[in-house]
Amino acid sequence: MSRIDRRTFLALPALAPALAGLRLQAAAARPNILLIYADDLGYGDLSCYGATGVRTPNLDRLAATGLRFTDAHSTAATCTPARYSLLTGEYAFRRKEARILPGDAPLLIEPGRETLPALLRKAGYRTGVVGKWHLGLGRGAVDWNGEIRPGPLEVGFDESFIMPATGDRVPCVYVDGHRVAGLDPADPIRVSYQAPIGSEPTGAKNPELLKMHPSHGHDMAIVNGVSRIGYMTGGKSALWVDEDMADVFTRRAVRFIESSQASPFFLYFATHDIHVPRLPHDRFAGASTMGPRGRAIAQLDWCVGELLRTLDRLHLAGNTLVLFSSDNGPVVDDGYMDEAVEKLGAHRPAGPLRGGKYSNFEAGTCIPLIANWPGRVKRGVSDALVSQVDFLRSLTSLAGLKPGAAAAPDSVDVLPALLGNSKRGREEVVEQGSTLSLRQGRWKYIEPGKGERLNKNVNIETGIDPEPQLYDVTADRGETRNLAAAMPERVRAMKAALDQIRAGSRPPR
Ligand code: NG6
Ligand code: CA
Repeated sequence: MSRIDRRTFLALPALAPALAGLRLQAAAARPNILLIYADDLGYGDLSCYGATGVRTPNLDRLAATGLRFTDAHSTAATCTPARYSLLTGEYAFRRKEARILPGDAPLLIEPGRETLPALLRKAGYRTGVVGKWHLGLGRGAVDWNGEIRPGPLEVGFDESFIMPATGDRVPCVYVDGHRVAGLDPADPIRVSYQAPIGSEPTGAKNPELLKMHPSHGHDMAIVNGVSRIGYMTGGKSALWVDEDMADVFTRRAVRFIESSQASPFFLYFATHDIHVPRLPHDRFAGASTMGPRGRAIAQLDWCVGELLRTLDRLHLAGNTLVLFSSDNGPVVDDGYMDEAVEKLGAHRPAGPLRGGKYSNFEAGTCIPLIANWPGRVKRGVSDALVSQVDFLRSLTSLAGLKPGAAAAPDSVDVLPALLGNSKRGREEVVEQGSTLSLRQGRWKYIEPGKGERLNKNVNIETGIDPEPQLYDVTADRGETRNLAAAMPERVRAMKAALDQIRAGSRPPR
């Protein structure tokens, strides 16, 4: 051993504290990530985005001390495709199965895939999902009475406590890890999306048993006085109580945070609010002038407050990036007579945007996005164009990973924009409504399609038109003037770009 080597060797123990310090610094550079994902919350549904009829003080504070985005998008105007993209960094239109799934659909994400949670886990994060899943479970013909797998635990989550699909779809039970929570084996669950099971009452046959009536669809199995989509029997001890759901999820999320202090954590907290059926807890009775839809927004805000208070109590707030967003735009009547239409008043769920859930217009995918990390996310408002498909590359970049090109094919690292260090997000992004649209900066091209212009059930403009549409969403946020005929060159160029993206021959930018 040379003299130099020898000295270094002898000095190694003395270096240990410095090395430990470096490790600590690395840990401090990798914050906890709390991703709060609301359901069907529109661009105009929070008071910090202009809501009237309900106040959202916790989210308003999060926005006031963080960064509020005005041009952030989910990838699709419905839940399953939006969530698929969020977790995989791949546009959902690439997967024909990625459409609103029934509660007994197989898992949509291949186990072993480099998902957002799987990558963060690789980077040393403890990962958890609490809340709405809606990405399928098992491999088809799920046995709800046995081990339910693959599921969240097979695609990157260390802990999972979920509702399988939606609040309005059977089975109306929580799945904790691989099993239905609270199930009595003597009362097995059976689920069918085809035909009634036995002689159980249904919403269609027994409206007298309902405390909330459907306006369209939703007339099958009755659980907790509400008829749902799909049929189920059994599992009485495991059935959820809609009014308690926000409390159940929040308690579980708080427990996850409390038990994840040894390493950085990633918590994907996907609320049921404000999806139908809207049955918030009684304590929100006076919280809104808008009936259950407004009260569900108040309840959502309360959940956020509880999680933020938990971070404060555990002294984690300074080292936690909180992201708040929604999976798709707003809908007022989504299938239940819950006074949402009658009591809407002056409130505009989509703010200045046209359309809503299911729509090609901007309200379909342009949703609230708030980023907050004290001292690290700049305060203010950002007009950067960002998409949730970018969370994968942006958050793994924050964690010090750079996934290969095969993973997350449509994701762009927009971390500087998410932290407020850059005003620029993406150059272009696809939005999936009934047909596909392409945004390039201020321009929005909606490809032609066939179908009704109005979705009469939900009273939302679909944005479908047999002719191409082109809008300047900076000058004309409400998409009122179709410039396609006046600007055929731009239409041609944007159509060509969209075709390349669809074919996978155009790198995300
Ligand atoms: C629709 C449901 C709607 C809602 C939606 C999924 C009917 C008539 N409508 O099919 O109520 O459940 O699916 O919403 O059944 S999402 O936010 O999960 O995409
Ligand atoms: Ca949704």
